[in-house]
Amino acid sequence: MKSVIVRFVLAAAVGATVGVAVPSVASAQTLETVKTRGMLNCGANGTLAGFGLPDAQGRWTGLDVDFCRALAAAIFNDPTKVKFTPLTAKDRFTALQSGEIDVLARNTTWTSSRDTALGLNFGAVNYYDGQGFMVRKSLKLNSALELNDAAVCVQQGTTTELNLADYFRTNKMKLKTVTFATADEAVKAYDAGRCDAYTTDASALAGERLRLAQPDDHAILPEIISKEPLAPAVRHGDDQWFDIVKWTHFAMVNAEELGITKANVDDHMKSESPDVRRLLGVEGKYGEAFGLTNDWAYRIIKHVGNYGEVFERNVGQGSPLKIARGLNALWNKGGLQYAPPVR
Ligand SMILES: N[C@@H](CCC(=O)N[C@@H](CS)C(=O)NCC(=O)O)C(=O)O
Repeated sequence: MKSVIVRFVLAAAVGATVGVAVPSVASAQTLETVKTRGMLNCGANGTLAGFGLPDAQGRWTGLDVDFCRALAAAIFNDPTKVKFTPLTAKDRFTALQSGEIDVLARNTTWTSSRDTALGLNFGAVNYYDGQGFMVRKSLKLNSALELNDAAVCVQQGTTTELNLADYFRTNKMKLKTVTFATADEAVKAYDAGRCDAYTTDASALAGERLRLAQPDDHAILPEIISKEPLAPAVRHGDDQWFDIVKWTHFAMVNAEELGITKANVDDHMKSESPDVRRLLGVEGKYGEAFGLTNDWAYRIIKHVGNYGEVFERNVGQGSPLKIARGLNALWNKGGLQYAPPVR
């Protein structure tokens, strides 16, 4: 077992892009472990507004934070039974592999090497993102294609690093990469003028621009240079837990599609609609099949809300970020959020 962990550590240290073979882990009982402990251990961001950030009183908010609260609601009927562990980009996978956390919900891009070599399984995508650039307006740039010879600040252990190098190579531009262990250091260095540009997931650029000394002196360039499907991750080897993590997101998306909100979920318990009745556990035994109670989705919606509500309060119109739904709209509203049916 020790050698397994050592290999995970190695894989994580090189930014999760290597092809390290990971032996299959004996079937785990994560749900039982979590229930016995009475608490979900959730690996979170800790410094990223909209996704995972504690306030001065230690109260966490964010889209990923609400995802973990939804899991806790489904398991315990109590969204507060979560311990959040802040993790850097580099340390996040080791924390999951070592068992320090039960689930990683930290704006993490689903890639093939993380899904295989790192021994992880990714749940449903809870935010479709893509990488962008921020520059000083004084440089008078209109496009990322004008960044030839630029110094670009970027964070280690992220997909961002490789995308940046790929983009410059593909477009035959010269690049000076300046890397940092944390977003905080990278943003400060950019603000201090050490780099011409700062690059990261577009969702984070909006929030990080607000942290600069003069936000209005900076612009976000139009290009989105990569696909960053952000999803919660679990360890290989526990199908039941993997299913619970996937369906926690799907329950919230289905609730939005069916018009069920935190405020009206109790009224929907009297609904005649078969889809609503199955989702809320009024009909059938769908929750028990996960090892949960049949009102698992009711609990999620009652305590946390549907996906649209979670999106709007954390990153959308109810937040300082004011990000549009875009790719994260429901499939029947022009977006990519599509959940399989509960039946
Ligand atoms: N989605 C990308 C990037 C994730 C990432 O770590 N982004 C940075 C830049 S915003 C971050 O969240 N940093 C927070 C920190 O280091 O405190 C990945 O999975 O590699």
